[in-house]
Amino acid sequence: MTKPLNLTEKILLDHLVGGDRLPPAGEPITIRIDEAFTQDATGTMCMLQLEAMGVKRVKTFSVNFVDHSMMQVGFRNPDDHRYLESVSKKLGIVYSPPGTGICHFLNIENFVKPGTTGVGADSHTVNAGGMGALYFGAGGYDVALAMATGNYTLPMPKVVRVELVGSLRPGVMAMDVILKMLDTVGVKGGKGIIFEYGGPGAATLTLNERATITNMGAEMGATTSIFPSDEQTLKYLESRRRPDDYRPLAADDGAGYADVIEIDLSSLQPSIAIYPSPGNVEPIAEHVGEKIDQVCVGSCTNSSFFNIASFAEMLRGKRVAVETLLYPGSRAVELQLAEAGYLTSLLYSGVRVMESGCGACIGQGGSPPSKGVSLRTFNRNFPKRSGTPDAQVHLVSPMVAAASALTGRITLPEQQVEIREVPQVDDMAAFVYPPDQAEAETVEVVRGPNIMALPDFDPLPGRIEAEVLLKLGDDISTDDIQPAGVYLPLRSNVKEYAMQATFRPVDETFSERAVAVRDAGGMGAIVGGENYGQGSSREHAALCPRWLGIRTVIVKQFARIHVANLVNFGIVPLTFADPADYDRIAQGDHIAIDVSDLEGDLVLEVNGERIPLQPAFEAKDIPVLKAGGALPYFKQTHRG
Ligand code: MIC
Ligand code: SF4
Repeated sequence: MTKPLNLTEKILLDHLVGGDRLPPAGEPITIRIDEAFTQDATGTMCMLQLEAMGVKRVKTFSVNFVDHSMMQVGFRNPDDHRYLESVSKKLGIVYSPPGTGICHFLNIENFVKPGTTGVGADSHTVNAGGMGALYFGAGGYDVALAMATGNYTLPMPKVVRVELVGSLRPGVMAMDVILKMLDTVGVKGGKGIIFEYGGPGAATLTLNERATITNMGAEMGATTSIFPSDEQTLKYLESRRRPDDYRPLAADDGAGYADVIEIDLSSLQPSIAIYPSPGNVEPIAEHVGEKIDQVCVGSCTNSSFFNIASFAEMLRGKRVAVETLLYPGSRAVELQLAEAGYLTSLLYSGVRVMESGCGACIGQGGSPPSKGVSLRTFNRNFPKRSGTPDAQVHLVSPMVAAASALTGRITLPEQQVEIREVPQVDDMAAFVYPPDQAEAETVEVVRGPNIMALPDFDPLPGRIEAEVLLKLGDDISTDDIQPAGVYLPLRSNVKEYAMQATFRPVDETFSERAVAVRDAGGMGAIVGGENYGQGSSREHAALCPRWLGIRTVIVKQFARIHVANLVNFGIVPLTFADPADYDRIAQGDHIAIDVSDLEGDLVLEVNGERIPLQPAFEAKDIPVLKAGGALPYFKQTHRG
């Protein structure tokens, strides 16, 4: 009898490149990728790299979505959009114009199919796991490579089963399930893990509810999460008029898992993730009555028709007591809300109905006032991400958001809501499909003045002699390293983005200090604690520090996507062999590391002491690091 397989193993085996066995956890695995995509904030850099690789046409189905940077204050955003549209046509990529919707939401509505694989230049690509597909977030270079080759390599994850039993009580939503997971596992507890949901409770959750849960797997640092493909999946695909994309998929009985977590859905209560971390989960009941200044509903986590209709139904005939902003997941959802009469009732309730897109989630407008408290149905509440340095953001479900918007205080949703169902809407006409190759060759790629050519990076020297330019604590997010918000229009301009934004939330003097050291012929190093680089997949959090002369980052532990980005830009990622050695280094220290043999023991010399280090890179990364990064390595190995 063949060994029973879990769902992850089935899909990985089905997509394995080379061999017929899965490697042990932690070893690299290369799989075939059915879809690769970007969003505009990562897409321009990904496309510049794809062009620099000399790629004429992508090998896998690919999409460039525009959803993050859409304020169009000045020429930078619209120039980026025009570049993305023209380069998409040239390289054979589908283009999703601004206003169509949020990448992950559109992806699941229109493109993701059960049993497939995908990689996207955004950490919440894992949202697609709700469809029974294995999708991974990655840096722009890795997505460019997937587009160019059709393959993606990642460390083989462990698979943990999440057994769901029972069903959600009224007033409790999918958001409360993932907050329970975050409470159980923590913000770094998912590292190296795929969470495979199943059990009788899973069968009670709709596809959109499942996607809310897989979406925030990113906040646990998980490689990805997945649900089975079953009746709920079929129901959803039928409602999207895509029944032919359905295929049933589940783990075999008796399949093996590294661990099992059990959650009884009926025992859950409405919860809240208290500022400044998605991992600070507490029962709402402990915060009832606290004053709030703003409510925001939407984001790739909670912007389905069901979510917004539940929110709208609770508000119907009443008026919000605080500023309330709504960002629907897609234009199709907006149209459906209009058909059901909810758009009208929301407007009567005083809700500011914004364009569908990331909006306030990525600090593109909708900032709370100074010292304000904002209640959001989003997935991240990292410091300063909202754009207001001293504001606090807490994360909640759409029903808690509705109850609280009506009172101006944190409020428990009590009523049962019945929503008005109307058929889903098709907005496929919004997508721009690329022409055939012959016509594509005649397309001119349009570059505005803000789109800077990619910088050239030199190979790794034999010895890193660097000044520790920053010493940081635990849980430094990519929003701390390379903030988005008002800086988003600089994503195509490495120099400006690095000079204006790198590490600005933690130290405003960083960029000037780093450039001074670099221009004097020196190198820079960063020292940090646990879970360094958590959050977004933005490769700028490696690219900009590299441009500023950083050659190594030494921490207690890295987040998965960020460490891959550091390698891709030739920054040597290292961890302390003994985390206690973190205390032996101070900001301003001069350190030296012999990196001539990256396979050997690595030792950090500081203040006459020798501190043993461990590589956070894999053996396959060594030639990449030596070449100075992935693009120089690609060019070396693909010459002629
Ligand atoms: C985010 O939620 O932080 C983002 C903005 O979507 C990022 C991508 C980016 O920085 O462009 C992500 O999650 O990867
Ligand atoms: Fe957009 Fe926010 Fe989702 Fe990131 S988390 S993709 S910014 S909606």
